[in-house]
Amino acid sequence: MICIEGNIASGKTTCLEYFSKTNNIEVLTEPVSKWRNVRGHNPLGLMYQDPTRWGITLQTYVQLTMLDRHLSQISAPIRMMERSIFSAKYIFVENLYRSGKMPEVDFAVLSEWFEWITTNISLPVDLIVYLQTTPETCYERLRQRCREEEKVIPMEYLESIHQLYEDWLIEQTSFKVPAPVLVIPADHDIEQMLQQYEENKERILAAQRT
Ligand code: TTP
Ligand code: MG
Repeated sequence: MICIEGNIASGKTTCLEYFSKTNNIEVLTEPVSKWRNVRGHNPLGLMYQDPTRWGITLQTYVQLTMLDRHLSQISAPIRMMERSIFSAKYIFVENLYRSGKMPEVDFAVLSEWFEWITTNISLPVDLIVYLQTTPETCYERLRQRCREEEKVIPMEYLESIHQLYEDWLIEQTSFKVPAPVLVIPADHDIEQMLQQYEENKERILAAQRT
């Protein structure tokens, strides 16, 4: 199992699309569409409108959909997924809590769920591919992409997410890192990114043997 990690709009989906054309790899796309529509409700949009009220609602659902992805029963030798249950907790829940937007009781309940899941269910990850960007690049790509819910995201939000990622995967000082990390610089344009994926392909595919 290979997890593709990186800030919002860092290019994770494009990376997955590239590898979906490779033999032996099955790509699991991120369930963003579910976060935008669960039985007619939009927890992603609600969270951006009022994080204190709806943060736990979104993050509980994100955690469930991530768990579902980790446990997917597909037979391809290599599975690749966008993000992981780990970054949902260590980056997004952590960010809501640290910025004072998530009440302590909500954080406690989510943390209990997370700890129960990761203690009692085996969720092996063999490699983390970290698409390393500057927050400025992500901000620019967010503007261009224009996902309705994300119009309210300020630069400072992307900076916080960026810092949490760097502490987790580069400094490795904050939380447990569940697998070896391959860092791919991701500020480049699409052609250069595809070329880098090509160059790193063998290393990424070798993950299954480590
Ligand atoms: P991303 O997981 O960053 O997906 P993306 O498609 O934006 O990234 P890329 O362009 O690299 O493919 O985020 C999707 C949205 O969900 C984004 O607005 C951030 C939000 N989100 C949370 O609020 N909490 C979470 O736990 C996660 C995983 C995402
Ligand atoms: Mg995506």
